[in-house]
Amino acid sequence: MAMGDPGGTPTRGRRAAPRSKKRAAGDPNLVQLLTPEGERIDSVIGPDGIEYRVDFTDEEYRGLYRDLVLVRKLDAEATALQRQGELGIWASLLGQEAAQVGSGRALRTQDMAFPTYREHGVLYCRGIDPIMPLGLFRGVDQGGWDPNEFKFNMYTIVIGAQTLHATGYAMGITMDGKTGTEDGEAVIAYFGDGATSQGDVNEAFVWAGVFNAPMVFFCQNNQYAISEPLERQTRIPLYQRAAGFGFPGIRVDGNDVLATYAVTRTALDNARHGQGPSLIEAYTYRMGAHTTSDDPTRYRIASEVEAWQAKDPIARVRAFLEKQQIADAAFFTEVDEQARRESVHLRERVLAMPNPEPVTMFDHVYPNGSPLLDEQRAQFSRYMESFEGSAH
Ligand SMILES: Cc1ncc(C[n+]2csc(CCOP(=O)(O)OP(=O)(O)O)c2C)c(N)n1
Ligand SMILES: [Mg+2]
Repeated sequence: MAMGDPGGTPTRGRRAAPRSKKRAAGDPNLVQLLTPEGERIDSVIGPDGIEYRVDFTDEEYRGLYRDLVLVRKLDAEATALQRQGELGIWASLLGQEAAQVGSGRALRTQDMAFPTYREHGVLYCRGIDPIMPLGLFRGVDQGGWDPNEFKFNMYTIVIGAQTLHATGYAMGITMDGKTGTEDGEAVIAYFGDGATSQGDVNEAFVWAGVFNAPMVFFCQNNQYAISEPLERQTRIPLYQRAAGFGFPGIRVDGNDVLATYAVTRTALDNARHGQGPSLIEAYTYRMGAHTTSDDPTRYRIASEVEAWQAKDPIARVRAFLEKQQIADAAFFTEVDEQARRESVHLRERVLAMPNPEPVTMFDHVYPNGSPLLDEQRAQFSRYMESFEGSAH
């Protein structure tokens, strides 16, 4: 899909012919529309009784593949830049591309997203320049995008905090009368499996449930919270937690971009129509390290990583496109070439990022400034000037 085209319209243009069987084999509690082998499942009745399907044109399928390849390549470039000392740290999305592109494209233009620090794929789908998070992790700005313009809040490092911000925002748009219609707004809050143990997330569940907030809690269960495995967070599947808070929960194959799109679109539309919150557990895997500061070989075995490699979110879309002759070799080469070009461009621009003047940290603290802040800025300026002419 075109960059900056949040959501797209799955039914526009020529529809791809139905291609496969009706019902997913395997885990009945996991919504899946595209198997790891690239077999397409037309529709699935979820354990919630809802029928999930997508109805994309061939062009839209190719667009999703392009998104997946681009976000993986840009992410790999960011990791490389960190390794070369150009970023302070990087939290890679490797392995989670489908969860992010599927949900990111399911958002309608008017929907508001609240990310963690790993949602580079969602950021891309929202049409934000992918350089933005690199400025943040290079330490030269605070993020830099306008959350209102792109409907994508600032990255949040404090685990789970954004779920409360999202819930407050969702309650606010209801009070403003912005929900309840076809073009009404909905909110999505991203968080991880580890975050489900935080008080903030559980408080957000309570408030959203009780106030019927128009929102989707989107948990990317990537199996780890740094080195802590899932079994240290929960005794039951995470999506089942929703029942205790009084709203629906569903588990989707987070490595399946089609299923993730279908489930997220449905949940968002339910929310915008006044049916309240829901929890989506996107079952996926963090293929890389937690961040570039982490060494996952200390706490997980290679065979586990290999097992998940066989469920790669991009390979299965490629297999599907090839099998169904929706894309030819020239298309795949062209996408790789675009990804290479964009990553080179990203690198060039990161290296050219100016270092900010230290005094600018006082800018944008308050919308209208404050006398105390002015005083601190003046004091800091005098301190910095005291170094002038010295070797330090
Ligand atoms: C309140 C808080 N506690 C601890 C941390 C340190 N910390 C950073 S990431 C992380 C693990 C988060 O795991 P998860 O929610 O599964 O998200 P993932 O990184 O796997 O995407 C922790 C504990 C933090 N940033 N904020
Ligand atoms: Mg995690």
